[in-house]
Amino acid sequence: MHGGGECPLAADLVLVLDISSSMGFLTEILDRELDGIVEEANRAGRSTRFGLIPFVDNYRIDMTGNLASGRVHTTSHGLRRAVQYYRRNYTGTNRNPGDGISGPAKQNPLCEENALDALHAAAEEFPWRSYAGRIVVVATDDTFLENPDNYGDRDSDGDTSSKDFPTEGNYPARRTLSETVRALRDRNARVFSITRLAPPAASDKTAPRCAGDRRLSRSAVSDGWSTPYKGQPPIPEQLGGRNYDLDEVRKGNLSLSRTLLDVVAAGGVCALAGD
Ligand SMILES: [Ca+2]
Ligand SMILES: [Ca+2]
Ligand SMILES: [Ca+2]
Repeated sequence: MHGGGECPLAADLVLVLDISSSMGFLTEILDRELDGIVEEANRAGRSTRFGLIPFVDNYRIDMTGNLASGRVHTTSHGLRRAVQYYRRNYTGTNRNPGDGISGPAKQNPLCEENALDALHAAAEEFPWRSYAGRIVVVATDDTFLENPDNYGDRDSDGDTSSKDFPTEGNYPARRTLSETVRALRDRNARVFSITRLAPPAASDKTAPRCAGDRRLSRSAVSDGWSTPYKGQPPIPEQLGGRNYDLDEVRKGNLSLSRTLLDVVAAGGVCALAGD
């Protein structure tokens, strides 16, 4: 036992991170704050393991960690290096993480981003510890599409091969909202989100914005996170979490470190087993 009978807190935290170009600012904040976050999350008898799943119109499970064949990070050094790598090679170039480093650049014809498939992968593919609290934090500034839509079919004509800008591509939405929620619930994962409550106001010149086409209305950016998605309750509401305002993080009014550490404290569980 640690610290005079206090119970050791164990948490597995998977960061499902939108790395499209409009989210570049958050990867910079993360890079600056990760050292403190990881240190604090493992202080005083706590054991926190981190996973990283970057996504745009598809996703990849980061495999550069120090445990579990790379799926798990326990050091801020490794996590920071991974975040920097995705920013450098995917964010600025509009490359989809699932395509790998040799994938095409200048993708992303529709503003909606594929959080659902990345969340589903977190549920199914992260090596969750049996005795740890299971937490997913998803950060994005837009809503998502569902199967059988395709993120690369800009004009929704069923063909994904138009080469005029912005280029189409075959980026199918593989899951629905209810399938994704079910997968996370089956794993007892709690989901927290850091998202926009509304699209940026025209007067806000500093807010990053999506210049592409949209499938859903502009006001739908919050759907699935802080407002219902086609009649279904927001994901965090269905899965024991809550939403935080991404724009407050961008403006510096809400600390990303504090938010993630609060989530670890809320979602960690007392673990009597060792590592
Ligand atoms: Ca985006
Ligand atoms: Ca997109
Ligand atoms: Ca098309």
